[in-house]
Amino acid sequence: MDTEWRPSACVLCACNCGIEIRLDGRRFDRIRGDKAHPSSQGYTCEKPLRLDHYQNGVDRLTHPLRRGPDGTYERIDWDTAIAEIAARFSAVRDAHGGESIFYYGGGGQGNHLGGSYSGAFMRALGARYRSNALAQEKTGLFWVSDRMLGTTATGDFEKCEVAVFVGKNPWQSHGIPRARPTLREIARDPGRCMIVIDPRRTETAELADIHLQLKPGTDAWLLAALAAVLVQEDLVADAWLEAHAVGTEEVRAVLRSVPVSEYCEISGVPEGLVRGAARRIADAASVAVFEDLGVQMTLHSTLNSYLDNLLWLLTGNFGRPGTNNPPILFAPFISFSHHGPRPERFSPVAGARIISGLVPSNVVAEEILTDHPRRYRAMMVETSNPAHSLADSRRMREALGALDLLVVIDVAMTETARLADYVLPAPSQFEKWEATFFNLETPANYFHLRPPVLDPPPGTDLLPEPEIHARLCEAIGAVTEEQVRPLREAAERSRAAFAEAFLAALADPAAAKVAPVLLYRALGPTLPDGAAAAASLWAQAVKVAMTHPDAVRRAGIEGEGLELGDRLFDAILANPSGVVFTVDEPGDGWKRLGTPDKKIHLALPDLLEELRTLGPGPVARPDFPFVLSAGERRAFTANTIFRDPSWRKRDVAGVLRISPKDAAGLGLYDGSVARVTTKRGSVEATVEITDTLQAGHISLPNGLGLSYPGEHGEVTTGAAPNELTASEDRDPYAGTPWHKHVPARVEALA
Ligand SMILES: Nc1nc2c(c(=O)[nH]1)N[C@H]1C(S)=C(S)[C@@H](COP(=O)(O)OP(=O)(O)OC[C@H]3O[C@@H](n4cnc5c(=O)[nH]c(N)nc54)[C@H](O)[C@@H]3O)O[C@H]1N2
Ligand SMILES: Nc1nc2c(c(=O)[nH]1)N[C@H]1C(S)=C(S)[C@@H](COP(=O)(O)OP(=O)(O)OC[C@H]3O[C@@H](n4cnc5c(=O)[nH]c(N)nc54)[C@H](O)[C@@H]3O)O[C@H]1N2
Ligand code: SF4
Ligand SMILES: [Mo]
Repeated sequence: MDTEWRPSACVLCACNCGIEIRLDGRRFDRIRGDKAHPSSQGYTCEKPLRLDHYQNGVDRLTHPLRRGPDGTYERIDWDTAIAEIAARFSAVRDAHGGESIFYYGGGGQGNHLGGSYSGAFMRALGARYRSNALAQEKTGLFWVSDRMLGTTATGDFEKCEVAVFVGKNPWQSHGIPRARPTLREIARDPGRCMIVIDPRRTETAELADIHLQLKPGTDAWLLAALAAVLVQEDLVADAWLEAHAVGTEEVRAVLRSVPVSEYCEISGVPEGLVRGAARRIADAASVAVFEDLGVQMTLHSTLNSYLDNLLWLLTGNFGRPGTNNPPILFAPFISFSHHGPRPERFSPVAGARIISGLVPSNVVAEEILTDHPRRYRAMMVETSNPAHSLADSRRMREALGALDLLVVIDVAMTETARLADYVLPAPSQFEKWEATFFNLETPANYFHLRPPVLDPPPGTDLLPEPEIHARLCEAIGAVTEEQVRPLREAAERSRAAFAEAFLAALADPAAAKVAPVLLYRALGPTLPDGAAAAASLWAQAVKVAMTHPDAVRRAGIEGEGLELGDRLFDAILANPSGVVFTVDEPGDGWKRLGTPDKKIHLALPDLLEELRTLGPGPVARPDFPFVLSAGERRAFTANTIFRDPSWRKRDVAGVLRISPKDAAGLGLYDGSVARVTTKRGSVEATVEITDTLQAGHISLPNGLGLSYPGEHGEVTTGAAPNELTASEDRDPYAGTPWHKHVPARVEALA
């Protein structure tokens, strides 16, 4: 038994709480919160205690695999894998152009370091299209925030007087630091207030002062009513808007004519409660708002995001402690371009809007299953399981099967890997240097580079993602030893010498395309403890230091210019529990507005038009009388990161939740089996009756329906939600899916 506690992070949600792991051989014997972690400060929820099921899953990949003509896989060595994959991608490029090569993924909840290298090989091939899971949840919000603010903003829930959660259940899904204690503190303090907008009486709603329990899919009407009350009752922050915003009058004009009573009626929430909530928001010294999948994956999702932003902007809740502020991202995983020089881009086949560089996940199958000359023909998938996580799994499987080439980089034999021509095995997130780029905190923001906790399993042949991307670049001649050698020699002399040589090298556009791999090959070997994978972070650290020098110095890092960046990078390498890298002063958020006039652009004409012409509210179809939320976050769900179903202590197969009234009507009782059918498919699930759901609303968890080796072969546990969803059911602007609003019917099975 090991007595050492090794610092790392939980990889199960975007919070990435600091943890410490004690090993027993290769097993995770004990796990506890890391008190030295700057954000989580020792907090964890119950899930990371089960991380051994990820680390020691029996379907972990051990060797590179190539699929033969009969569909079975054979082990190959890395030299063969790299040479063949490079040759086959090159052949697709030569025949159809680099644009026909598509990249999906690049980072899950806990690992973004590998993805920071993947762009090199793709750019070298001339690939132009990519996507990941953000393009089926957050892109609508990004698009709206980009146009209004030229950036995004996150809520300060530690200091806010009023917290508003819209379609967000942080008790289970977290998303804010130390979610449960933070929620409890807000609930306990009589001076503070929590408002939850959710059709279900969630664990978070139970703690709320005001629960606006709307009918599923009616957020646009409810949010419009809330914003309209602000205008109609004269609760808007007039002087503040006068000073900081443009377009206020257009917004007021539309909100003035919103029929508040009628919209409250449509949403099913008593008008008095809605007016009370609007007044509480307007009265507060500070309001923080967090919207998530409940609004981002339902009808009118982009309009919902716009209305959510209006709630805090009309009341002046931006740029102060306790309100919503633009974070400093260490490595920007969101890009903003609306106010930049480049026009919007659209995907080549479906013509879908590309937001933050991402093609909507829901159009990926459509971009492949066509005879359009610009269709995607080859694809690389890294750290994602799109055959399971994207809408309409059946069609996704067909699309992935129709590609000329599919390469998957993963740690386990996933639903997507099973369809691949080549499967490339990576060490687990605890067997290599890793980091996440979900650094969305204000005013103090932290970055956590995690050293490996243990070596890859003996007898396996794994390569970390940066090494895979570097070898692929070398195999197509995009990175050469002649190119790297002078840079490496400079790095061996000093950081300053390296910086100079590296910047000079980037003048060559071909070198700029593969910059991360140059960093990895040249600077990487000079980093301590084999931390070569951290090399790409050096460039980010320098950039952060150049852009936000005062905020970096406030975090206790000293120096100017390049030296400040170098020291920040060294601080990251030296702090295995994470380090605060920027500290804002009140008001700093304003400097990060990305609009050219530094004003908030309140009026978005297309969305105001949608608001003006909102119809009478969703009506259920007689053949599908239920609204299914396909993919609820629960105590024992974690996307598809755990594949072993025995990680769950409860709810092993993921119950179908249903209201007492509906259950009685259908003759269902707790533990009976029901069939759920949608226009795309049908699944079976065990029933749990709960009065937290309204009649007409049912829910299934996300991440279920994975197949995993059991005693007598593969066993599939639970229902895979995307057997039920349809890719065409998506937002017209952002292409994001309506997974929380799937028309369905339910039958009792004998
Ligand atoms: N335990 C756990 N935590 C996770 C994850 C996990 O798998 N498991 N996944 C992580 C990821 S990737 C993400 S993106 C986040 C997502 O985090 P959340 O968005 O909080 O998670 P969900 O439970 O999918 O949806 C939130 C709420 O939307 C509500 N909802 C359903 N329909 C509607 C509607 O029409 N209107 C409104 N207003 N609300 C509606 C549901 O009742 C639910 O309470 O969670 C992260 N955290
Ligand atoms: N119907 C429905 N569908 C949904 C949702 C929903 O609510 N309803 N939620 C959506 C949301 S919000 C999200 S974020 C997506 C998530 O779906 P995906 O983007 O597919 O991501 P994950 O399920 O997190 O899968 C992560 C993958 O990374 C692999 N992995 C783990 N560690 C490593 C590593 O170190 N290296 C590599 N290369 N791979 C690794 C895991 O084995 C797994 O295959 O699902 C979406 N799908
Ligand atoms: S809140 Fe998220 S990151 Fe923190 S311990 Fe729970 S699952 Fe892990
Ligand atoms: Mo997500």
